[in-house]
Amino acid sequence: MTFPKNFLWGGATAANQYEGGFDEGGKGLTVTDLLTNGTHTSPRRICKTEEDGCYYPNRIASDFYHHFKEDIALMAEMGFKVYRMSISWARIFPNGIEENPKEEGLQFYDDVFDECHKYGIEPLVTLSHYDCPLYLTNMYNGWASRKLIDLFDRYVRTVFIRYKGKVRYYLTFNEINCATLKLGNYMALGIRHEGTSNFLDQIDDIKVRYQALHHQLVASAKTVIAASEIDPDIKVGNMIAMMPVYPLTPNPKDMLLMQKEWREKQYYCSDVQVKGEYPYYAQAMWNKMGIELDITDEDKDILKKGTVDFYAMSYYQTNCVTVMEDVATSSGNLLGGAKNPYLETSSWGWQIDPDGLRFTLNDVYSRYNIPIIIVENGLGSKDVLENDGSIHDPYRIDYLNKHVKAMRDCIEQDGVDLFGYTWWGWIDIISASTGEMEKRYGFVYVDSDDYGKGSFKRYKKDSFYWYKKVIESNGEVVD
Ligand code: BGP
Repeated sequence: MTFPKNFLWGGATAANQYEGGFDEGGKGLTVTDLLTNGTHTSPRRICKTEEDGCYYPNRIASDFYHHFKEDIALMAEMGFKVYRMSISWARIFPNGIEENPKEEGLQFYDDVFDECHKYGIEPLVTLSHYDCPLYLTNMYNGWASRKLIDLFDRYVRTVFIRYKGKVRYYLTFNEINCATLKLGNYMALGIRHEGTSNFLDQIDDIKVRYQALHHQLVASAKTVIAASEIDPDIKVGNMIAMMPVYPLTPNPKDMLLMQKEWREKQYYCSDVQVKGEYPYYAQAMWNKMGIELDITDEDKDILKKGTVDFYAMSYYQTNCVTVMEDVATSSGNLLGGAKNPYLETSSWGWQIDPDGLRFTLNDVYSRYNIPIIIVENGLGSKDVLENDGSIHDPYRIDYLNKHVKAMRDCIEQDGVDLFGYTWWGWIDIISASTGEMEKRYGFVYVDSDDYGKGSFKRYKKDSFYWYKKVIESNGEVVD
């Protein structure tokens, strides 16, 4: 056997892209409820208030809210050991500021967890996945305000107490390093500067952004501390968007650029979350940006104490970097780059690179030496629902196989401590970057189009049956 016997195979989603029921159970609005739909050529729009004639796809999403029993049964049929999902903060504290939580919201997640446990599926819960309560954005410009640290603490403590014994694995902030990019303002930090409208080209204030990210890092560490106080059985991980880059050429300048990108984009946050303090290069980064952060002694103490138990990451593709100008480009989940001539791309232009996964896992493990879980990896593609209800998706099976093989090599040949894998979008959900439904990731097809039109009936794709075999054989079926 190459994968450990208790390897956590499963799938992942996030409340804002999957759950729907945006105005049910007393839930408050979140930032994604005011994001319009888009495509990969026309960007989503950030609305300040609801506008006539705009469609907001995250509001209905795939309607897990009303389908959770059926959906969890499908996970069980595939043999899931783990289900990565997120709790929507605004379902528990609608505006983020209330003294007392909403019982209906808490009960909803209780029902979801009970349903998972019925089938022996372990929930792995992200506490914040791109859905800051809208009220906090309007009142405080989201994480730009230090106030959010305590408000978030109240929310996570409520969750830890309520689900004690039911949830053992938590992640703090989804792809927290997204905040090192301009794109992270709205989605990751709940920041909307006056005049922002284009999702891909937001008004940016780098000082505010890095200060807000600091607040999230403190909140993340406080979450680890809260978990150890409330339930020592809880394990808390960080969550990093791995956006690996290669040097496009052997020019040493490209090599240096590559190293800089890895430090500043991949490791800036996890160095803090795993090692408990800002890395040596942080001060030089801030100097270069011309910013000074407000970091108190108490913050430093919290960061020291609240280091994570494990490292969670998303991985979709790699890109190249170069000092050369006018080179061909490629895109990616958060960041594009220079095109790698050796790689094929998905229909959305993301480069498919299983070897890059092996490289990345080794790099992370050698830096931190703590257990790793891949909580997102997958392929977004258009699928065709045939008249007989079947969906043939060999491209997805191929992507899955190659990445499972890469993980196996990592464990077997390199000795990396990898303890789980959750396929992103195990069921079709709304795309974060484009707001499309037609960019499908799932092993299960959801009959709904980019405008939420359809029966919302679930259909099993060919990949559904294949992933079941992968899990059944603990990865042996893939060669
Ligand atoms: C990650 C996010 C997810 C998810 C995924 C795929 O960055 O954590 O929320 O959506 O990317 O990206 P997309 O939906 O844009 O295809």
